[in-house]
Amino acid sequence: MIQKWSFSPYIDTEAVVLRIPAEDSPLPFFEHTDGKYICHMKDTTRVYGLGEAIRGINKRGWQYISFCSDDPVHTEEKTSLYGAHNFILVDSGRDDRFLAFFDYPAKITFDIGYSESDLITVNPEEDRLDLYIVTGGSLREIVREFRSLIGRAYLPPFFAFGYGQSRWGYVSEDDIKTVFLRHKEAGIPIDMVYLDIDYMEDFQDFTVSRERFPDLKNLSGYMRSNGVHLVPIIDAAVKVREGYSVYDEGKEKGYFCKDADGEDFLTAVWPGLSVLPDFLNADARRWFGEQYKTLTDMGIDGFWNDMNEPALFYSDKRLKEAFLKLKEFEGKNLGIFDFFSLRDVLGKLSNSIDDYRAFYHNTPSGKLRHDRVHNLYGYQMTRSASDALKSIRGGKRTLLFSRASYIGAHRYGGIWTGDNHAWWSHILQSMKQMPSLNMCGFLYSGSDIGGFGGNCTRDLLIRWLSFAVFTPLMRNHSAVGTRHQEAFAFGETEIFRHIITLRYRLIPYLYSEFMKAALTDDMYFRPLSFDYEDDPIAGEVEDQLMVGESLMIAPVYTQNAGGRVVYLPEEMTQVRMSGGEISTEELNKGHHYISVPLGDVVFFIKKGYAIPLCDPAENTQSIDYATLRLIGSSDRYTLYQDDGESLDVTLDSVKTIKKSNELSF
Ligand code: MIG
Repeated sequence: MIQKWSFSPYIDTEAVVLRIPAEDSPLPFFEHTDGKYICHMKDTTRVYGLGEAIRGINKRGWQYISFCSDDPVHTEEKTSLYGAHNFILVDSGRDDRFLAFFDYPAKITFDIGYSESDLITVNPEEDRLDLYIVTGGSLREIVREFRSLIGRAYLPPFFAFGYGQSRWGYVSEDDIKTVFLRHKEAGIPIDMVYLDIDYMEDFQDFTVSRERFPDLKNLSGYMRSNGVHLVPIIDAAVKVREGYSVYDEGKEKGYFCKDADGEDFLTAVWPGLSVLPDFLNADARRWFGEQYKTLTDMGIDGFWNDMNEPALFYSDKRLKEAFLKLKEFEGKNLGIFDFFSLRDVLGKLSNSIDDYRAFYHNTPSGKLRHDRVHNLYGYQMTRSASDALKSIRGGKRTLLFSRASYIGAHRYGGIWTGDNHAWWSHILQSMKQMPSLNMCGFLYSGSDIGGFGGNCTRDLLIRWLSFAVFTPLMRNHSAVGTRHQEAFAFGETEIFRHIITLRYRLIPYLYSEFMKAALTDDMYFRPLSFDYEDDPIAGEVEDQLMVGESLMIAPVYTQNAGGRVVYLPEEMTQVRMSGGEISTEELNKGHHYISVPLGDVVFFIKKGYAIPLCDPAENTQSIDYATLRLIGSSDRYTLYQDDGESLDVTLDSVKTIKKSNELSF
């Protein structure tokens, strides 16, 4: 059951797709006082939710602030990342559980047993929001009902399930070709090479550097004839430059965010002085989306949207103030506190709350100050691209994912989890983010494999890839200046070839399960507790996940470990890929030490189920479904398959593969 309580929100966020009348009855589960929402927890209560947020699958014991933030250091003490996913699923047992979604686009704090260990306190900056409460059924059913409220998940094209290589620092056509050729030489399958900001002319959206990418159309054609898609980045901000058509047109039409005086709000991001398209305005949104055509005309069919929290390096006004401040300090004998404030003058320029309070959107609910709707910006940018691309590409699916997001953005694109690090703890962090993101519909998701910041090592990349074999978005990405971490960057490439090849052999299952989850509002990644509600041990496992109908993964995420302890909530078939060979073994319920030498990938299939495997392929285009064979302890699997590009699909195209195809070992 879904119920709604409404406390005069400023704006319809368009997070939900079901229109539900608001209740007059008193709010259940929460005490609503002083603009706060307070809920008591039992000792055994688990709290799921909050999508991308830092820390555990069970969110108890920390506070989380929904305020989309460009923060490239994801340590445990952080409170905000790029997304704002304001829902919690409070589980105190089968008859005492509910999901609460606070539809509120400004800053909101979720104190989940942080200040007081048995209290949840949800504190919006202003108490003006819609609150939805979902009750009834299993954890999975509650999530499914919530998902029916917020709408069907984005469907990526089939090729988006291939492997992608990205790096900030590929600056030319040659760099891009080399990436592809090195994979090909090593026999490592690949479907996507990403273009980071250096493909643009002076970081201007929808332009291509004539010097470094003289013929992008030709390059994308060459790549496509080799089964590879180019995926360029699009940044939110638009460079201020007369004669640059996107700037000129947007300015003339009044499509950029305005300051208090009604002038274009001036900020600075990669292109230097920039303006912000007003994605909360339908006309501006449509107009910006149309610009993607410049690139689709060159054969591009995938994009990633960045810097859309929006990230601001500084604003024009505050920079001027900073210079004045600096002048004041000049020549002074600075005491230590003066020195600290001097340092702050520059250090606090980026992503300043004062700047977020200094510009406005022209929305259907009137003029609204940015900080009041901050968390909608990235969402509406993704929607801008998605809506336009649907018509530009004639109803075909486009690969699209974003950094910032809000509930509802999952209808328009996927997300990646932003600037993580080449840290072992970030394999685990990513594992914990995936099921929580799935709860709110972000099924197409993944983290930067190998870590974005910092220097990756060969073993870290191997272990990270071994987990990412199962994430729908499987992209190796890293920052400029870090050690190279391509699958060919660590000498001997066999291990990398085997792991990435395994991914391709699993794609028929992964795609089938992804699409079933998307089309039935279900979760592709689930915590073990969702499948084994009555098993108290399963309820505490946060380093194993269910993937699709019947698969369980238990990745190694500790350096120098040769294996790990795995909990099997029931009897399962262990599947091991070692040196490209697949073998299986039946294991009993309970704890097992599983040896996983570097380069082996081990996963498990629930008793009574089977999964299909296809023959190795060099890209998604060459996957041959005729080679499918089943492994596991059932004689059948229900396969979903489609053309991989139509938007208009249903579950009707499922078919059962039978044992006659069974792989024999
Ligand atoms: O300020 O485009 O998260 O993936 O490589 C950094 C350069 C801007 C942040 C993205 C990252 C991307 C980088 N961008």
